[in-house]
Amino acid sequence: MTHKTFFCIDAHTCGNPVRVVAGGQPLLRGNNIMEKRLHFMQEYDWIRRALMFEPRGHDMMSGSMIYPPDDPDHDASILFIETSGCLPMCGHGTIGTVTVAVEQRLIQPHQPGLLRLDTPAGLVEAHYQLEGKKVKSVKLINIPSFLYAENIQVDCPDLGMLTCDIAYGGNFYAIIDPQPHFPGMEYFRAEQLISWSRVIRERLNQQISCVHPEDERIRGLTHVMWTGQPTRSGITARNAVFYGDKAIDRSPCGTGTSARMAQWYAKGKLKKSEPFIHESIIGSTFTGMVEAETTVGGKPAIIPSVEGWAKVYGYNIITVDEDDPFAFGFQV
Ligand code: PYC
Repeated sequence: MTHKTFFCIDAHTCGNPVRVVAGGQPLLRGNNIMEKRLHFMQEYDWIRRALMFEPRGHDMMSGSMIYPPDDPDHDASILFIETSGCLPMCGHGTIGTVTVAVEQRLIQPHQPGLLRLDTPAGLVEAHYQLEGKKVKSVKLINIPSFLYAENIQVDCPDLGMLTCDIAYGGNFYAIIDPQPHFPGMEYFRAEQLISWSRVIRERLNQQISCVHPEDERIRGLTHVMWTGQPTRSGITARNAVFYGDKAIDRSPCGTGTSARMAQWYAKGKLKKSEPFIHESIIGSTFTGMVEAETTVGGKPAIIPSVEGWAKVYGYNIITVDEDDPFAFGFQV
């Protein structure tokens, strides 16, 4: 690699960035996008670092690469790239990718209004609504999501012992609801939540092994969700999701919303077909719903849907040149 050019389309989903690589992606080996993800991580992770980290990206940067589908009945395969690595699934990333792909005609759908997408975590159906030539909203039928563990104790700096649940919605989440030592996310600054999250995530990963019951390649607790009171009426719940090393999701987080609906459903706090309006740290919302019940590894799970919107804001031709000392990004 001496010099490489990537044709990117930059968008945001409810405030969180989505950099879609529309040209310059490497050819990947594998029979499906999970196998291709492993090839990418082994040989091409420099592309993720170059496009996600400073100086070309930033702490919250997140994106995707679009590949042809391996199953001819599907419309595309999506590889997610982020500061934290290559996520099995990313909800805000999928909503942004679908918006970009439809508006820029990057994917030809089999059926108007629907994209069937292979993600490393499984098949996701994206139903999109058009307003003129623009995508107004995207509703994802996400992969099966479930409550993984309940009432796990973790010692948090400053706060003391906290109790959390762990749920899966495409990534594993520690969900920390208000409790005696934690009054709610609204009482703390984002920087504070970030520094606690890093410690809690490490401690929880030492205490409990999170492994997907049907695919052991999906493992590890990667995200921490702090919850609190919504800022306005008509909203079901609010959250701040920590990911990577320094990021709080600006969107309400699609896989996090799925995980939280699985938690609520398992605890009898949410019914099938009831709207679950989830607010982010900046006040943007996704509408979630439990579409159906299912099982994963013989245990109860839900099929969640998550609906939101994205806006394209730029065309970005990014070069990565080996003579640049920061070609592959840095973190401070
Ligand atoms: O929307 O699923 C999501 C997500 C994961 C990390 C950041 N956003």
